[in-house]
Amino acid sequence: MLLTKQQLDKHNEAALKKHELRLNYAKENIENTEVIIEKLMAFQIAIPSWALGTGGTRFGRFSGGGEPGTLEEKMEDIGLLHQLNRSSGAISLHIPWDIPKNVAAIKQLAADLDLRFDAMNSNTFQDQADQKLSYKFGSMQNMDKAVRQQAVDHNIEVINYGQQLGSDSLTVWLADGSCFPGQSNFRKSFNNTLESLQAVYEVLPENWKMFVEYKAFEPNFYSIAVADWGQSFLYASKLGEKAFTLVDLGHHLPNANIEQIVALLLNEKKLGGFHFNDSKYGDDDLTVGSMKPYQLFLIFKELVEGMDARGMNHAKDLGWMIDASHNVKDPLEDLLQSVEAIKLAYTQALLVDAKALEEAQQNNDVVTAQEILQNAFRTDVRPLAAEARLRMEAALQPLDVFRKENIRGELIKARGEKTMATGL
Ligand SMILES: [Mn+2]
Repeated sequence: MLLTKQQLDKHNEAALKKHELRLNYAKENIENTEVIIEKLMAFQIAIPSWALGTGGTRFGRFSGGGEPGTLEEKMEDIGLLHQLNRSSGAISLHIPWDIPKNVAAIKQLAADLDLRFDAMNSNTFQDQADQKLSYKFGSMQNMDKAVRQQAVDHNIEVINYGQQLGSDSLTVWLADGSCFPGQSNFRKSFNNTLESLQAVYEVLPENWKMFVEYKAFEPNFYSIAVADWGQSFLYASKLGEKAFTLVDLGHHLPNANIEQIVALLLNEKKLGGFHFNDSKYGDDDLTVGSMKPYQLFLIFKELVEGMDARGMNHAKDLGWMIDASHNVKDPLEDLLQSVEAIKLAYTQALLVDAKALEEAQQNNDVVTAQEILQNAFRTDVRPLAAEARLRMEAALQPLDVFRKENIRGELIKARGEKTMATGL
């Protein structure tokens, strides 16, 4: 379901006066607001198809009702988010959960909703009903060549679907690893995984990128085939220039300095993309910015500085995606919050006075360096993000509109109380 222009206008008109007051105040305190607003208008964050329903945990799932049951309904939900914030104009598909039955119709629907197909995701972390060989002991690292070949063939199939839809990247996340010491040979696992990734890389289309995602632990708890950024960097370097490391914020060991990892990967031209989420303990998949907004800002500060140093386009040259899901919030409200948190952190990073910071660093003026960062972080940039939305005919206050228009209630009416969105 989409809202009518009249519905959106009604809410924006009601909120306009307050917005203008706040915007004028922000403009008095922030330089280059026009440049920032334009950058915000260009910045899009892809939504993964699996974040639209209640994620659950291994202990249980509490469905909220009205969840999308088909690829078309998932796209409609993202179309609605995009209408509300004009910043969610891409969907990331997961195969086999999202195999398009009618490619032409799906492409038409994407065009109608103004959505692009972001990175394609393969799945060798679970066994499908019609699958010949099991991934219980790994896919690309498996000791059995036939299982490895099956995983390679699956990834090639995912690329083929992506090509039909107009995607231009493949994300490979492997659950492969071991749960106990002695269970597997680290060198053999690495070499098997590399050989399998190479077989996929060989058929990667010319204009495509391949993202190698790492994760410290889970579902395997002793070793993981691609456990950290160094290992991902090793694979990506050996594969070639179309292969990159993908950083998922929740996939590090506690207290890892993610901003430093990002800076170095960018420096080495090996940072491909991002999966945004937040966490307190592990891969908690919580709403972006809900736990560590300052860390998110520091990461964006490195992204902006590193991309500017290489003359990269902030909006287009890296893959931006949310990867989160959990049990207690309405998934669409959660995604609106996440997109907003990303845009605010990005905006604050744009406020950092790079020249003054460089000078402070040159002079070993630690206090000034900290002041520069924290001044940017403590500036309220919400009116700029709202203004960017207003200019794109989106909602000044997306969450407010979502609630006042009773969108979840309407979705439940249309789809029912008991629906299931993901393949998990
Ligand atoms: Mn991820």
